[in-house]
Amino acid sequence: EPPSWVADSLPSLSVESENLQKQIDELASFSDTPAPSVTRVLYTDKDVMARRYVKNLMGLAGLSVREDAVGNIFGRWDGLEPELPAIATGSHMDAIPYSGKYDGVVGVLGAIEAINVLRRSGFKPKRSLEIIVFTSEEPTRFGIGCLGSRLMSGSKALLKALETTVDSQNITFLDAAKYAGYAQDSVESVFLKKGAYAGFVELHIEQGPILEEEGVSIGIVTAIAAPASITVDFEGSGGHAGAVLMPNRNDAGLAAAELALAVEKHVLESGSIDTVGTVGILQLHPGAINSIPSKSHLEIDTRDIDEERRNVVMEKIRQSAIRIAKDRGVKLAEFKIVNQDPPALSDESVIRAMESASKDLKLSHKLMISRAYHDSLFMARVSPMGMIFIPCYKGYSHKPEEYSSVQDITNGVKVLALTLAKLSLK
Ligand code: HGY
Ligand code: MN
Ligand code: MN
Ligand code: MN
Repeated sequence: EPPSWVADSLPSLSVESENLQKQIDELASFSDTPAPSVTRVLYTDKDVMARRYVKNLMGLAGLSVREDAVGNIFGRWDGLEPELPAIATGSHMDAIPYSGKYDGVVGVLGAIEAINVLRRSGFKPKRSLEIIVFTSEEPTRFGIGCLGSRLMSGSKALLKALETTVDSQNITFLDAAKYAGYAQDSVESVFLKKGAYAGFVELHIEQGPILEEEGVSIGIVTAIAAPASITVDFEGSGGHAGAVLMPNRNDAGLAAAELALAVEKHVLESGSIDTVGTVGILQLHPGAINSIPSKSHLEIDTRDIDEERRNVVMEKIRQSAIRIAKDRGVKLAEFKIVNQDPPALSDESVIRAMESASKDLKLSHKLMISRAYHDSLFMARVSPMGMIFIPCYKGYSHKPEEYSSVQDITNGVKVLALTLAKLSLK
């Protein structure tokens, strides 16, 4: 059982909620799209400004701040036994185009406030507490999600891929990192040493409707679904949209459209509500109304809590891409699995710490899975992991209507603070 917090110190867990909301609003202003949307893409000027803003808050919280070669930011509060593996918490603050201001941010600014709450309560950690702001949790710029945490967990495949990865403007990952002031050391130096952390807990909005619908204050995540993404390119001979007769066409755009519907078909065939899939990116070349698409590029996102079932869907999508190319006389120029990750399970002792913190705070709570992926998916490979969810309005996320109330955020910060305290004393 995690050491139960000395009950009489509970009242002193005071969160400066208004200040935290102000910080969330200020951070949202570092955006490449107008409010209420937020767009903050890896290594852009807005990302660099946001990093500076958060590092400053870490400094004000008395944390010692450092960054690794790809810009994962670490803020550390040394414990009484600093040689022991630390307890970490954190999340991301990059935001996909036209998204909201809470995804990731609640787990970054909320973590800094949780440290302030513990300091104000006079708590002294035994194990050091460390906040991590992960670089590029979103796949927006380089097509791979959880870039920073994936590297920290020791992904040699990603290390290799980054040597040739470019963004949509043909800028290499290394050049982009250097532009933002990183990549002075080798990217491999990002790999965490074994046993670097004795636990990792991430506070995040649910990005789903369950907690709000059931009126539950806290979600205790038991598992994170298995994400995968695939990029596909078709090539045809294109031509004049009026002059080429139908039997002589091999329309790369229609091949893409047929494959997108095949993704939906294969997902629905899985027989489980837990299997999901969509085509979030579909580009046609040359993109003129009266020119038959000669190239099409699709990016497919498919997930499931059951890894095997998800892999079956991916194989069916591959078979469909081959069949569609043959039927339509187009070339399947690329079928690339960008990532095909296993699910992650939360650690039992971290789950118990989160449950006992919720009970101490008399907050309703429930065990649940995360259908969104998070940096926790990779931290689980190098440390016992747990996630704390708070409700968000209608489950909205990855769109400007994303919203969590000050009360829900405050609850999340208190559960996080108490969980970190319990884990730090173990
Ligand atoms: O897509 C995801 O699950 C995460 O929010 N980036
Ligand atoms: Mn997200
Ligand atoms: Mn997120
Ligand atoms: Mn996420």
